[in-house]
Amino acid sequence: MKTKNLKTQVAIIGGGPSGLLLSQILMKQNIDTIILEAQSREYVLKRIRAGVLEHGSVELLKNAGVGERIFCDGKKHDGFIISSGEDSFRIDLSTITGKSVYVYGQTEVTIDLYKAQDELNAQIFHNVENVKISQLDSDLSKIRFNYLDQTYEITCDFVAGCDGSMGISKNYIPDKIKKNYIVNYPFSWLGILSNTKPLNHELIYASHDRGFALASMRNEKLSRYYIQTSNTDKIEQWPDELFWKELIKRLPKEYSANIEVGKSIEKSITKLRSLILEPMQWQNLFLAGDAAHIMPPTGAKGLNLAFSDIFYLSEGFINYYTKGSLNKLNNYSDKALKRVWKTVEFSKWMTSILHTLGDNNKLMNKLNKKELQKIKKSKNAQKVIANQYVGLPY
Ligand code: RFL
Ligand code: PHB
Repeated sequence: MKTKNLKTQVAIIGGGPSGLLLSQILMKQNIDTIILEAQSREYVLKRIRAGVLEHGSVELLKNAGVGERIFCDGKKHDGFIISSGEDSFRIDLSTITGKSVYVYGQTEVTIDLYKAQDELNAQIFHNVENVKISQLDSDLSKIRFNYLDQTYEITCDFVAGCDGSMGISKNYIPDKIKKNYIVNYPFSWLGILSNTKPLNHELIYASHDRGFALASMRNEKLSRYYIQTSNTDKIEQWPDELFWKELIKRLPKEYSANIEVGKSIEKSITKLRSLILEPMQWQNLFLAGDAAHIMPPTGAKGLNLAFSDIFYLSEGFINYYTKGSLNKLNNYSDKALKRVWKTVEFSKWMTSILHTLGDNNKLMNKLNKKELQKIKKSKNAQKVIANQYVGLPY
């Protein structure tokens, strides 16, 4: 069968939040895009992930015309709780920084982005296969892919690799250029979603001798909880009853006394790692989001960092198409990586201080407890945490 030829300005690989937001911002500036997504729309929307939006992410979504529902269905959070055993303290985000975060699920962000993209008649191909990029070093690049038994070839000015941690885009940066910085943590997160009332109106990050726990939420009737497990644990070992029992043991009694337990409607285990890939640009290819960096969810940074990449990258494309200047695109990797390194450092720190390393690492466990006590008393330490949590400025 003959190959079908398509043309666009920016071809985007990956229809997750990064790819969709990039397309949304560019299309609003009359820049032409095509999105290629390996999964169905239903599958993308089924993935339960992030829950916290930084101040800057909310502003970015609002400016892209997809902020409306965040302010109705999302919830502004002015602070969060850190506990260590029975002891706890609050990080007062709004008093310290003048800013807040929003609790609004990634699923909802993605629904809003798809709706906005549909309204702009965006070209989104779902269930694509065999995506391959070529000619990254010439004026026009090409992407070949299969869709519904047909081979397509897109000719484009630029390729945006927004295809997440399992994507193919990053493979096109030659090994001799590419640097991968990776840390694998010796623990995982077991998360559940349940139709129960959240146990507190603010998030609780709980450090405990038995392991870390997080009490989060999606709305007044939908809770999201996580507990630290070992890297070898399997979901089958964690029936709901056992999960609730363990969670209750790790939260301070003043909070766990109010817990409503119920059936889980989603349950998953995630191994934690930090990863940064450098550079984020190679010739006409630009990486953004999880395609270039991964971090543990402890600081709620992954999605937010993906969005700050998209801010810098969209500025670069807009500058090129409206002013003919490649400057911002050429600076994209350096600019984005500065924020990436600072954010990955924060999420690594928050992960290390809140998780338990087990009985053969009693020294670290004790030092972490002491550091948490210090943070409870130190306004300066709380200021650093609060500024990072609401998000560094772009
Ligand atoms: P995604 O969401 O992985 O989307 C990439 C898309 O690319 C598609 N794809 C391809 N398409 C075409 N061709 C190919 N060859 C392709 N290969 C892959 C995939 O199907 C997918 O649809 O990356 P993106 O857009 O960069 O978004 C990143 C975020 O999803 C991620 O950083 C966050 O979910 C991380 N994260 C959190 N981030 C926060 O900011 N706050 C949080 O509270 C938060 N909590 C979390 C999280 C991630 C978690 N997990 C499961 C890792 C909690 C958890 C448990
Ligand atoms: C979530 O609600 O899924 C969530 C919230 C805060 C985090 C990580 C995940 O740090």
